[in-house]
Amino acid sequence: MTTLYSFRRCPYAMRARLGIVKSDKSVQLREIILKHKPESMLQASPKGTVPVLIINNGKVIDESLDIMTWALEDSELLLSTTNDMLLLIQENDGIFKSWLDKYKYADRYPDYPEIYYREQGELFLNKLEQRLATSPMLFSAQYSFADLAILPFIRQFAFVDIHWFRQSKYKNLQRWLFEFIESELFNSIMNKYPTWLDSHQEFIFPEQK
Ligand SMILES: N[C@@H](CCC(=O)N[C@@H](CS)C(=O)NCC(=O)O)C(=O)O
Repeated sequence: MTTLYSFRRCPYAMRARLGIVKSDKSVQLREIILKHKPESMLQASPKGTVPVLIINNGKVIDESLDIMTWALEDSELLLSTTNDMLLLIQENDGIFKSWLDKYKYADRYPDYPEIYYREQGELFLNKLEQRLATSPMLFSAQYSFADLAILPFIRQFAFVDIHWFRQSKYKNLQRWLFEFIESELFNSIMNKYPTWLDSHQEFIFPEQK
């Protein structure tokens, strides 16, 4: 059986779980906490980030986008992934993620006030808003590889100050995000599990397949 080391609130682990839910695959999930990473996870992937997938043939995949690609192999969702989608994900993971971290932990970056970091992140929000003004999801009417990869990060950005986000000008982004948060898809990846380190309990994920 394939094992997934995961952390519930990590946006990278969330996108990996979204990919798995959208696939015909299931894994044995080990919920970890970042402060006490299991030895077996570090042995498989010394860089110490989640998610980490260990396939039953021993192969290790420790980058979230690669785990999505593994999960969705041969699926329509992967086959319809375009270069434009990958470029948008790259922007999310690069420049946007770095502003997101500074906005979220603004007290650790006293060079500028929180609002400055938020405004930098808004350059990416604006870009997504423009797309979502003309289609229900980022690239069409359906969730694409890019929607699944990016949504967890926009959720994190929105929840730094949800009051601000709710009254912001990003109406289409709000629709897209809240529709996702209320969906069965999102709920299916957010179940709470005891940490594997204490219990050594594993859980089949997704639960109903
Ligand atoms: N490029 C990696 C990044 C994964 C990552 O940075 N995950 C964070 C948690 S959200 C982590 O494990 N950080 C290590 C730590 O906090 O000790 C991926 O896409 O999988």
